[in-house]
Amino acid sequence: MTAVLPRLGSTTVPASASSLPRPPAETGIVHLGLGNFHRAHQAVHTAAALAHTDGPWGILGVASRSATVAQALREQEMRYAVVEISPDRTHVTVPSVHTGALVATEQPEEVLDAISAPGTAIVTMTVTEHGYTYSPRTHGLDLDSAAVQADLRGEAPPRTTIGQIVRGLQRRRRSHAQPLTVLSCDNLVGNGAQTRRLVREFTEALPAAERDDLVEWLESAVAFPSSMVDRIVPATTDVYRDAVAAHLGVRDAVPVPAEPFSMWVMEDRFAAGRPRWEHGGALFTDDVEPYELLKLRLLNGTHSLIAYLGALDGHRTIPESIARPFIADAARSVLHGDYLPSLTVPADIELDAYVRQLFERWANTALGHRTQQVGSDGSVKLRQRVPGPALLHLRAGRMPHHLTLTVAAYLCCMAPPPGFSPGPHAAAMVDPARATLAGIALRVGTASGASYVEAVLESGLLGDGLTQYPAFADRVAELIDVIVRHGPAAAAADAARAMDHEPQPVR
Ligand code: CS2
Repeated sequence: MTAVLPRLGSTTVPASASSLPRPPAETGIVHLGLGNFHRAHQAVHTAAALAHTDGPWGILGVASRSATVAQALREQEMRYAVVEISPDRTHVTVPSVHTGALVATEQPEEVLDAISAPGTAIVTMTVTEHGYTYSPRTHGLDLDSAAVQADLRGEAPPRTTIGQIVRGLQRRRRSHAQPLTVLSCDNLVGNGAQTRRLVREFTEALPAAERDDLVEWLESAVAFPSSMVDRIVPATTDVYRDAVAAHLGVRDAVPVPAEPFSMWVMEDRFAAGRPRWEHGGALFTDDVEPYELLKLRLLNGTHSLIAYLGALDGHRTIPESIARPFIADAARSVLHGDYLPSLTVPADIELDAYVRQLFERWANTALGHRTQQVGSDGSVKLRQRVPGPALLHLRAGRMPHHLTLTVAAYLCCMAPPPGFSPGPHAAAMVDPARATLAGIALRVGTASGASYVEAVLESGLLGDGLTQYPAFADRVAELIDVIVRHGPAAAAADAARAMDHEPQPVR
């Protein structure tokens, strides 16, 4: 059906579907990471803000490596559709807020020029937890990384995100030195402060002759507010291309599926202005951390457990997984028992409604969010989700059984003990730590047992605090054993029984 339809573009987009009549004339935002999440989140909020209050805030999108999206956007005059989908309805909109699309590996100079352009006031980024070249060993920039070292030498255009930002800032400093805001929109605790620190460490590691007064200028002219972002955005499939064809009568090669829910909370510390995002559904606050922790723990942390248990139980999607009563029970237990006591709920969040909504969002069958997608990159994601709350409980003399279940299920997916098959969905998960985990198993002799889990923790997989609590590793090892012998449902039942015998957290 779609072959005979016209391609999405400036003349074919139905006016009723377009958030803005045309992309803004000026570019005020350079966005690093042109993936689905950005296109269904910041782009949508920005288009909504501009529909209300106009301004020079077009977005130049930068893809890091893949040319697919950038190329398709150019062919479609920067238009693409966002397909909001729930079991009740499908709603298709076209943000029309991008002014251009670059591919960093192909157009590195243009990227640095864009960061240094006087009209650019904000650099936003969604490069995933993985993209920050952060070392859990040093708690800072990964100076052991060959890519970071190459970017510091500067013989070739920068390949790392932090390298791109600093080289762009360097150019900016030298040409006109106007202030700028760098806004991380990734799921990291304190994402603004982390980005600031990594940028500063990179700058300090530059040869003295190249540094000039860059560090001082960064301190005075570049702002790094923190933000919390939330929207479930799966990968694109033909289902969504067909939905655009059916709803708009056009062909879109790169639509983005998304749930109806979307939330964005930011600190209002911008060095050179910003769009009126409050008119586009964003919230501003002096202190983002409570929102970040709420979201990273209740949503993302629980999501990880659902994904690993779901994959081990043979489920392709999150909604299929949460429909299994044992997984829904485990999700409730980790959320209420382990994560919730570790945070302060922001005053404007009504907790019961928030939690009810989380379960509804996970159960969105129309979205088909894959366990493989949520389970991928667990080594970088879990570090943001598990150790903080786990340490809080351990220090108070309690074992967080469902956090140990999360780690056990993750390890069974990523480094299956001999003779254990975690199934196709776990096998399809991508994780930079797979080789490290296999190496540890080889050294210890097997991928199970307390010494194996201890060695995994000692490698820094979940930061460094948990190694002080051997009981944590023991409990993870026990649950790995139950998963291997009796399956994920038995392990969840074991965690639930044990939780009933733990002292209750004091709130
Ligand atoms: C998920 C997130 O893949 C994951 O780890 O937990 O991508 C989640 O869907 C988003 O953070 C929702 O805002």
